[in-house]
Amino acid sequence: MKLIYSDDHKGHTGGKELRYDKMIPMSESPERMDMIITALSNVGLNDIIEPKSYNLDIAHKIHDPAFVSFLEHAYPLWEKEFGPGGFATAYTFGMRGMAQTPNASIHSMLSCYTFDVCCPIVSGTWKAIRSAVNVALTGVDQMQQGEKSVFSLCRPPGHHASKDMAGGYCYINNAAIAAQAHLDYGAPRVAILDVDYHHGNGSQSIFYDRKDVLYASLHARPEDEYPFLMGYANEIGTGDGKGYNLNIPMPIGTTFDLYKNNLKIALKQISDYDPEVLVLSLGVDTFAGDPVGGFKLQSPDFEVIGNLIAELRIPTHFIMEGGYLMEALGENVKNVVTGFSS
Ligand code: SP5
Ligand code: ZN
Repeated sequence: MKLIYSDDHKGHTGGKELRYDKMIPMSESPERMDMIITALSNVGLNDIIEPKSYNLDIAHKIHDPAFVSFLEHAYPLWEKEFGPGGFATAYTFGMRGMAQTPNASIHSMLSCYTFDVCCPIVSGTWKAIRSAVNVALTGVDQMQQGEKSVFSLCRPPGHHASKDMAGGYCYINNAAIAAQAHLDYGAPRVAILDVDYHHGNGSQSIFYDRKDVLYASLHARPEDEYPFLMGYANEIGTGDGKGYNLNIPMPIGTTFDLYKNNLKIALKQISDYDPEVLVLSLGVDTFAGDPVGGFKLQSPDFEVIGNLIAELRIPTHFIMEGGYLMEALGENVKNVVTGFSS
């Protein structure tokens, strides 16, 4: 399987996140990519392609252009007020039910365009965001040129990012952009399977009223876990999209027995949908001991996940999402790939 990857994400570092009552270095770090690349190359998966450069046209089909422009300009605006070396982060969030009047200040923009305390914007963030989109779109092009499956090693991840909001380490939704690009190349239907531990609220919201993209997610239940407000099983889509959104929430402590059964349910629905392409939002933060997760999957389980997905026999576009336990991240991602390829 070809890997698409660029080092251009590396300047997206040094930001902090508020984890409950503590300010900590972001769990989502550049070193994550080193772990993954090393583990993949150890088993001979070292066919790495540099991304091509694309304009923002497809990004603008998924995201509000004003939001994208905010992401580009947020850090320089922040730096004008606070000086270099820090990170932009919101102080207030949407005040439901109250009249609100956004303005041109960086703080107002952060309040409008982010939804949580884990999407800091540093000097290198925009370059990383652009690169992740290029990595995703180069994967689409590779599949267009005949590759049956490719792995876009995107960083930062994307599945929490909605049309006009960043959050959860995510700024631009790489998987959604990839799905849209596959459609634009002529695929009538694309499915997104999201196996990240967290519900992909952004991906769900982007495609919630559409039937040309099926979104199926396995994740920790909102009663227990971030993003706390979405991801319930009764969220099945709306309008044309009704029946094309599948959420399978599971409790903290979930082991592979339950997970595997639920994965089979999601795969069955994807198979019935008969998509031309499967976009896999691949997070391995379901691993036991992940510092941001709470499930109990073991490393060999990821091989089974890859294997079950491959049984669909659908061209599959891997897009990297979460996974934060550095010692295990590389092996777990590698296991999904080898399970898929075997
Ligand atoms: C892409 C991705 O995986 N984003 C995740 C963002 C989650 N940030 C909030 C973390 C909430 C902390 N839960 C801690 C569980 C400790 N076992
Ligand atoms: Zn996650």
